[in-house]
Amino acid sequence: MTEDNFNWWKEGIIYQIYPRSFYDSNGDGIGDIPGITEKLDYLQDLGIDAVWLSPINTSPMFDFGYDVSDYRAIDPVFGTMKDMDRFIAEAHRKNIRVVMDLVVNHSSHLHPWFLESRSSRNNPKRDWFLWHDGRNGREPNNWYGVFGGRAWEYDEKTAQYYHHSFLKEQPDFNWRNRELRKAVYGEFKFWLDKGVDGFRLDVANYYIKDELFRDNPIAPGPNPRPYDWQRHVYDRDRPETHGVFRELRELMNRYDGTMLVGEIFTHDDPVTSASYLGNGTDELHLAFDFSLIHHRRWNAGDYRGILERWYGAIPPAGWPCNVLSNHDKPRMSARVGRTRREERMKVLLALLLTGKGTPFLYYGDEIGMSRGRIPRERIQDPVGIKYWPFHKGRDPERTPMQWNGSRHGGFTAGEPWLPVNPDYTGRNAESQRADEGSMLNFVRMIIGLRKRVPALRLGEWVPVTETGDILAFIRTHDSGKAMVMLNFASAPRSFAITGDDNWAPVFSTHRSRVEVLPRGNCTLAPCEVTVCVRAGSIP
Ligand code: ISL
Ligand code: CA
Repeated sequence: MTEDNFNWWKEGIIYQIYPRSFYDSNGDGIGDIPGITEKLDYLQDLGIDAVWLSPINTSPMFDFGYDVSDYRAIDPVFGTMKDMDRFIAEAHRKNIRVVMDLVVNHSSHLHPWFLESRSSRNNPKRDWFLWHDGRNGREPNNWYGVFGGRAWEYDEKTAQYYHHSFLKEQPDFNWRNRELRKAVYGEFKFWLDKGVDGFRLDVANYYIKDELFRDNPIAPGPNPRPYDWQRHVYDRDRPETHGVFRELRELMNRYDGTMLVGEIFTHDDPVTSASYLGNGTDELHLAFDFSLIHHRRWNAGDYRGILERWYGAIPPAGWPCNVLSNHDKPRMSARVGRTRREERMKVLLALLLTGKGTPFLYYGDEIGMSRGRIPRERIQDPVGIKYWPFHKGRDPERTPMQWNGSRHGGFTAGEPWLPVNPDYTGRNAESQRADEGSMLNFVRMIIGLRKRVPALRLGEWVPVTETGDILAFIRTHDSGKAMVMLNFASAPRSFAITGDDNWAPVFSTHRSRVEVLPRGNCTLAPCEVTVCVRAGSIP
């Protein structure tokens, strides 16, 4: 980077990789770590600053790695520790930081800690998990699992129940236990000492549960899942969670330039999500809020409202991050409706990459990958297997990366673990790289622009338009200003540019760089994306 004190997690772009689906280096049909190393040039060319890898630790794969049985080892399907060391070194050589996914709300039921814990009631690790007597011969309370069924599993051997927020193969840790905490912090240190730059904390707001295991209040809703028929007062977002994050932040502070981002899994509640940033310097560095990911209506005002609620919740010393897609939720391509899909995806990507907050870009979104159609017999996700057809699982967002037009999109020389979306012949990274107007080059150009214009990375967010079809905002910074204009409509739309500034486009889907925008009324073409700086300050 050009600046000396580039703060990567604040100014950079973080790219999420689902390792099973990125690139298979050995033909077994499953993406792996050497495969990611091979694709570092692609990532560098794209311009991203960090990668977040979904879990690669040893796992029996009941939830594809979100059930870890050894936090200090690499699952053989992904490679070896040597492969990982090499990946970290190569990434760093290219100035790309490495963020690992640490899944420590729960472990695998095959983790040695759990095997010990379940072995007897007086095992020293008994209290590392959440064991409880039944209530009148049934589960200890009314909690449900996120994936369905009750959140308790009866264990014959010691005649008690253990708690699991997800699958029964994912027993929850007891974060109130000091020894457990220390042991888990040891796993963090292991990776920090290896030079990892940060962690994404899986369901970070679930760590602590009510000490008395009280019943959640019932609150029937439209969604048929029993889990959604409760208010999650006692099984997540407990106030003591902040204490855990304060301790973790102290640990991270001992390693320069590291970052924690928490997955805060709430029902679109930005205030709760932002609360885990603490005062902005003493808990998580970043927190995901899912309001943007969950939003389905194509409407400029909605997006503006979502972002403003989010920004409004962030503490003054804190910093937002934004995310359009991940491995659990329908890709952003599924939220743009049926008309002008490519152009609308560009509008959303522009919003992600120029709005205030660290962008998290999900692999494949840069080429506009769509959700795969997975025949029932090929479903892999345990959620889909269990809840089909009500929930068809998360496989559609996890289909292999489409690299080129060759067999299986160039993802593997073997048979892919999930079918590659057949549209790979027309939609792939190689052909898009060669096409100037492609989504990939659109993303590359905006990322490049972000690097040259500090206001786009660090500026405040000042909306320009009221409601209507145009979302326009100015990013203001000591170094200058940038104005972003996005037309959500499929027809031309006008808005009034006020203020004394003369604006010149530096990036546009429809305008040349030599013009200066007219003062007063400005008309944008359908789905136009234009980024301007003040005339005369062109970077
Ligand atoms: O995928 C979901 C529902 O089908 C989400 O509710 C998801 O469970 C939630 O976002 C929490 O996700 C995280 O923890 C899960 C894991 O399966 C997800 O992949 C992970 O992102 C349990 O570890
Ligand atoms: Ca492989």
